[in-house]
Amino acid sequence: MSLKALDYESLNENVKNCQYAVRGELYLRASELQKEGKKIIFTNVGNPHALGQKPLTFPRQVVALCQAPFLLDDPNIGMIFPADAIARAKHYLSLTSGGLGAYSDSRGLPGVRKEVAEFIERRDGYPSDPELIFLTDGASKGVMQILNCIIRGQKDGILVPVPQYPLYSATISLLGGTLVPYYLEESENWGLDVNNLRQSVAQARSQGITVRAMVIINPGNPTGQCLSEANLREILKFCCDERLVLLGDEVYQQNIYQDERPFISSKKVLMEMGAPISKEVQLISFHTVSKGYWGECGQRGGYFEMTNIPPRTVEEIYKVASIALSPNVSAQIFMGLMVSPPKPGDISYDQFVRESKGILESLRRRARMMTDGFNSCKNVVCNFTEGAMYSFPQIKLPSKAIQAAKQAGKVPDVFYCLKLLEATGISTVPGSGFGQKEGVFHLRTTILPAEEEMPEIMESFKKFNDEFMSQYGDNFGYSRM
Ligand code: DCS
Repeated sequence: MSLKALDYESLNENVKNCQYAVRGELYLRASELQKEGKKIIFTNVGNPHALGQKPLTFPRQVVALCQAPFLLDDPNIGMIFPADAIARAKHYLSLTSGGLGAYSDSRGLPGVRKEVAEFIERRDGYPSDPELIFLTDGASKGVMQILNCIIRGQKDGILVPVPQYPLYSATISLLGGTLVPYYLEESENWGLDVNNLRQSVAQARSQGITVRAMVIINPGNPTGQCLSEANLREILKFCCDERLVLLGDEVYQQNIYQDERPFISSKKVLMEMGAPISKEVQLISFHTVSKGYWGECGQRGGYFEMTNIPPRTVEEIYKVASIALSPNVSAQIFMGLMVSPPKPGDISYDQFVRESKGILESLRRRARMMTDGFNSCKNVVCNFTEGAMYSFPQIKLPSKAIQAAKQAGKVPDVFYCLKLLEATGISTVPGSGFGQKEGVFHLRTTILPAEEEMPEIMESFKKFNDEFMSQYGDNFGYSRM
């Protein structure tokens, strides 16, 4: 009997080969345990509202009114909603062609794209063109659209940091391209050494790969580092020399927990470098409503901005976006609100600032609590989370633990994370899901559990870890990198 197209054996191999660890074996086991009634702390996904973060009031008021426009006709509406939220809802409805139930232009609502361009101009101090901004269903869809335009086949390579967020590895394998890794230096606070980049490109070329683009994640996921301006310059110069498109994943730009290296966008650095580089390097920058202090992951709003992309290519990207008709319209409004929040003097300003500051300050404290907690554990070392939403400690697994993992048929860090899950209910992602150097092991947690629960979580982690290390210990003690 011949196979049908959707029989497993006959599926597209690219689909079968694609791995996405954030919802992998650990997540599945955690879901099973939850069904059995065990309390699970899901720290595997950067999904703030799922861990109790409350939505910001103002944007929800605006979108609620856009979803239920008949409320705007209610004479009592001013008693429930502040006047600035009402005005904003009317503004966004006027930008649509039939409210939230109508498709928008496939690139997004022109009025919202204009607001995004104004935000970028304020942020960077350089002009931004709404025609070169496309709104997307989360940053993920934008990344997929762009990689789809770049990858022509197996010989096309994309430089991706290792460790990396598996959206990149998964999409590259789905599209049948080749991931070209460049390693971040853990002992240099996950810094990026341009010499490593050169080596990676040379090696890929010697294997007949055409390296076409480079991904940076700034601030880093899972590694949490913030790239310095000097580092960004080196990267842009490298992309210019090697004729690579730079994909700047900047979804964590509001999530910064130190003051030495504030976020600086790739676009700003590129513009500051001046001609010819500023006119040469093709750059796509991505952003989202899922992160920052918004954390509106379920709304699926995002955008990308294109710099130095020829008009005919922009037309092609528009054509491809049109196949999916329209990004979510309510998510576009969230994006509009994210890039133009209440201003000083607006009725909702104080509340908005109170709420957003409260979230960011608490994240900053949680980043510190987690790093310190991990560093107090036996055989665990952890760089400080400078930005983003994750902690990525290195777990120095004793050889006996590695042997036990082999016997159990598990990758060593998966073995460790499964034991951690069973013992404590803490659901993490093993480092192998993000890539790491040979023989080195990590895990990733988000820093998102509620602040008041954090001490207990770290205590329970420490208890598990230190017992695990004694059980499998071979006396190499607390080594530091
Ligand atoms: N880029 C990076 C670096 C991310 O971490 C994520 C999400 C995305 C893009 C895509 O986000 P949206 O599609 O929601 O805009 N991070 C995932 C993660 O590691 N945990 O949760 C989601």
